[in-house]
Amino acid sequence: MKGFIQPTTFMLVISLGISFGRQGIAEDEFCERPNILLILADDLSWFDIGCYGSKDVRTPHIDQLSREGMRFDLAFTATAMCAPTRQQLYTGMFPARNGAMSNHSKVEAGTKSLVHHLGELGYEVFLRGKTHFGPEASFPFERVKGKGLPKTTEPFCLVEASSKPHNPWPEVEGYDPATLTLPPYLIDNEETRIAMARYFTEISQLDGRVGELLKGLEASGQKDNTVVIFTSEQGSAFFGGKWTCYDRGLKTGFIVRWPGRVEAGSWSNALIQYVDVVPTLVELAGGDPATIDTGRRGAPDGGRGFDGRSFLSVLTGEAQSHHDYVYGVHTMQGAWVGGPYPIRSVRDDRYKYIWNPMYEKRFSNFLMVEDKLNCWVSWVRDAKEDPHAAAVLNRWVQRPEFEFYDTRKDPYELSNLIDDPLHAERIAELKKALSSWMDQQQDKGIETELRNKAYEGPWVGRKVIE
Ligand SMILES: [Ca+2]
Repeated sequence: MKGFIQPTTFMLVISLGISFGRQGIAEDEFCERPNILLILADDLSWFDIGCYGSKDVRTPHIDQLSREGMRFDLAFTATAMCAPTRQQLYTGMFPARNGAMSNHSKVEAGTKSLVHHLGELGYEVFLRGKTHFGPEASFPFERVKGKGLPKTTEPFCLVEASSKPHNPWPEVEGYDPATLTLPPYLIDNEETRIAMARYFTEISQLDGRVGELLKGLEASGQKDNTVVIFTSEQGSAFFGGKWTCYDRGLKTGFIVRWPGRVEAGSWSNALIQYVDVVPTLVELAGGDPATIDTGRRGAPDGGRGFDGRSFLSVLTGEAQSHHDYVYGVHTMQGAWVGGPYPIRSVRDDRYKYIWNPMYEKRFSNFLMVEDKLNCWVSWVRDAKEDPHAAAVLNRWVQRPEFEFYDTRKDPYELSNLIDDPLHAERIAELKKALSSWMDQQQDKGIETELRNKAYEGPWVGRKVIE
């Protein structure tokens, strides 16, 4: 591909004795490598974006990016909480292996991130906004001040880590709560609708910021030489999304624009995960992901490499598929309230298997202690009066040990088919895949869960409103 450092080009350059920039890369080639702008939302459900099908939310700039790039319809994080999500995204390793499994936790000392790997390839690597990672030595981003693009003579990678639309949300502006369509995993009442309209208001603010960044990039003359990635992170804080392994927790919006390389207006059904992102960036920056030392042992091949694999060939249209399975790993340790509650999941491009090893426990989180979204109290009230509302609430707090869903027919995973004999073989296959992955990650389920304690926060010991 044009602009990439292919081994043959590289060897020719060596044999001609041309002068070199960093890492033995000829200056001409070096200049052709793209900048990277990775825009990360915070707690934005993938289905609350216009180009992912929302009829209610206005996200014109994100939709525009999608029209100019490739939209992934099966992209996933392995954990639906801020700190583990970001740290798997930045390290290319799953939580059980990099150590940042609990919320508010940090990776093991010595772990490296994209800052090291892209830095080695001659990039300046910046971050603006939310961190939620540590220790600093594992994520030594240069911090950007102001709102513009970094000024540098080298190719840059800028992570724009927004904290929108993470709650608390602003007052409603431009949305009418009464006209919104609520997804069926929520109790539809006035309080939930108002909370939803406030959340949508913040999504539109985020979209405005995406527009500013894209405009700035165009004005700087670097649009054509910049790979822009927008990703929605994990599902929103509404009960039943974030903190779960359902698609409404783990699935993420993921859009890539790269003029001249990625087909405008295209979409992909390849299964990709956040751990694939850094290997992909390394490859498109001219490096070889297979030679990277992540700082941690225990890679799938037994070495010190990534858990993920580059999906550059999907971006360029040379491949249509990527993984057979993607995985989920969740703990409530470190999530302030609720204590241990492990969840594991595996999914192919259609079917999903979930294991709740401590299913006897009633699930809870800190938003149910103080009514932070201004709707939990209303859920408890409605569940006392209305059997349907009670069923929705109970689905959130009391789960079966095993769950199995056909996500094509049932995208909100409401109809558990675990006992359906038609799916017995498929369930056995997924179970086996999950078990091999956990072995590879040295994830021992409940034992690992109980070892992974983290900061419990100001709500510890507080009672959930019932
Ligand atoms: Ca988040």
